[in-house]
Amino acid sequence: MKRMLSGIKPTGQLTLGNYIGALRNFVKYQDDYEMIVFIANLHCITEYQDPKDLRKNLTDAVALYLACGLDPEKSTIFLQTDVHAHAELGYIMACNTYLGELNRMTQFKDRMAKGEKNMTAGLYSYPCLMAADILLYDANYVPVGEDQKQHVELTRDIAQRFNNKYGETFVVPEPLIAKVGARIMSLSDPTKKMSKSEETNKGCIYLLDDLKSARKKIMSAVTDSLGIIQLDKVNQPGLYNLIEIASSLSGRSMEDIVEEFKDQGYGKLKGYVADVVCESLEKIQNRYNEIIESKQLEKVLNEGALKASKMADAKLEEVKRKIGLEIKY
Ligand code: ATP
Ligand code: LTN
Repeated sequence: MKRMLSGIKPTGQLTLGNYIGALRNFVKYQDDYEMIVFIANLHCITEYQDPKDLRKNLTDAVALYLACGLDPEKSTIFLQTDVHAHAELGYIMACNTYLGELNRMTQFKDRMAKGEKNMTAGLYSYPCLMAADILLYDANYVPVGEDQKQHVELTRDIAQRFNNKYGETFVVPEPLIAKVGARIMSLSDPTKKMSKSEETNKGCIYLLDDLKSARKKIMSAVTDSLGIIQLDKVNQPGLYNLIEIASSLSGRSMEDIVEEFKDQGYGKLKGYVADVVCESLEKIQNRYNEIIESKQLEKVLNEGALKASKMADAKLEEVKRKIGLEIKY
């Protein structure tokens, strides 16, 4: 069975974008792949997080992973810091990555160009840790949203370079980008990604939003003044985004939804999107509440960390041996 790995960085509450672009796909994949998913808590602290908020976000993320259908019997689920090999291989990866490569990472470059102050060295070298996350487990595929594709490509380059220098060590992974829902846009500004780090949260639906406020956000989503229901991503990005959200949650094609609503106006279409979203949220939230009450998180994380450590420690040992870091007695 091929192996698949992905991580989520819960610097805030998980969003509908995370669900459609990532989590939901993990659940589908766990039947056909050996699935490894982890909470990238080290990646969270590349920027200051209030410790209390961070703890809550991490807990909620694990509970939501399970609530969305990840099954600890099928998938390995763990917290990044519970497996020490991540940080150690992350450093080794940083020693095999060129500054020029990190300078080309658009996520970092964009923030630099905006003149952001006080960015940390951890943020800059983040792709090296991400490479370690992936390469430790010989993952064949890495399902991610569009925004992370460049980081997985850098991981491939680092892996190939390492293999050339030290001999075949790492599996070179491939990014896997879902066709529908790879980039869900903000409801208040459909030219931007729906993001938990958005300043106002009008454009972002959180998986734990109460249903009334989720509905309100959809009903007041920014669209356009053309008044035509069709699929025109360039001129009607808001409308396109709403249809994409409904399509990916309902399983209906985008064309089918357009066909049903084309003579009914934006209000009716938004009402439908809100129904579909609220139905999904309600299911997830009911499961989430059961999971939090059942106190099963600790057991899931302990077992996950044990399984992950076995794989990761063996790979790290191999890497250290190949580099010549170990002394033989
Ligand atoms: P931020 O919201 O702060 O920009 P993020 O949500 O991209 O961060 P993660 O939580 O690590 O960061 O993302 C987890 C996964 O969800 C990634 O694979 C990412 O590509 C995907 N994802 C995040 N936002 C969206 C979105 N709006 N549409 C589709 N996929 C998304
Ligand atoms: N960088 C990713 C989170 C992440 C990840 C990973 C995803 C950290 N390590 C390894 C896939 C594989 C993000 O910001 N979404």
